[in-house]
Amino acid sequence: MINVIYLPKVNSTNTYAKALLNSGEPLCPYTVIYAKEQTAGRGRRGRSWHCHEGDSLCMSLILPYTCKSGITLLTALGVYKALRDICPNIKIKWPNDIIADNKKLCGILTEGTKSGTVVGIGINLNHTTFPTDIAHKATSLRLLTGDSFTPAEILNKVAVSVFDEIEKYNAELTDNAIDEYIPLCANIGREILWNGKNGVATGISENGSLIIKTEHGTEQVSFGEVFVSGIY
Ligand code: BT5
Repeated sequence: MINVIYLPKVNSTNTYAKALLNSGEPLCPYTVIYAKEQTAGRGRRGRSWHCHEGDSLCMSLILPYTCKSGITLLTALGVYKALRDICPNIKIKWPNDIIADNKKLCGILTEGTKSGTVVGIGINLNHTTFPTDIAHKATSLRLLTGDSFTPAEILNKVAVSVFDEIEKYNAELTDNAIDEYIPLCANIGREILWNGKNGVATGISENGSLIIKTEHGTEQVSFGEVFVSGIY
């Protein structure tokens, strides 16, 4: 049974969820924060996440686990499984995006606190246009399928699926989880550019790093920006 905390308006569902987690207030095991309107959605490293009321799904799951990089990958697996029936051509772009048509449909923001982990999920549902700075790289379920979606229907599917993945793997990136992840990952087999270097992504390590084969050997990238040839 999922406990959804509904907020008509909030700055960021992740900020709200972290404060709730740190308040020490007893929480139901499967708690999700959902906001109809998010006024200051956050991406990684201080970047912003564009939301538009009615078009965006903004949600944060509270997890009783220590924050590890594997949680982002398991969350991506959960979101993927929730959306693949609606939109079969989606892929996961390591580490925190779901993409289709080489554009970003969903972003994930994982943040740890002393009491657990918050995973924020932003999904573009019904947008037909985006602000100019992201128009070239953003897509929505509506643009991909021609259909409109209510946040509530997608929220429930995604929350159930992500909690399932996290629980199934006990929040650990096991070999089985990696085996599931790799065929769904858009980076694998593609040319990757990072830190002025380049190589081909060949796998995912047990701590969630991207394994890249270069002309000098093999490297693991655990953070920082990677650019995948052909994807925004
Ligand atoms: C992310 O960061 O992709 C994480 C996004 C997480 C958003 C959710 S919404 C619910 C919860 N509450 C929050 O405050 N956040 C989470 P990053 O990989 O840093 O990507 C951010 C970049 O994606 C921006 O700099 C833009 O270029 C682009 N972007 C912003 N809004 C977008 C959108 N709606 N669709 C596609 N791309 C977008």
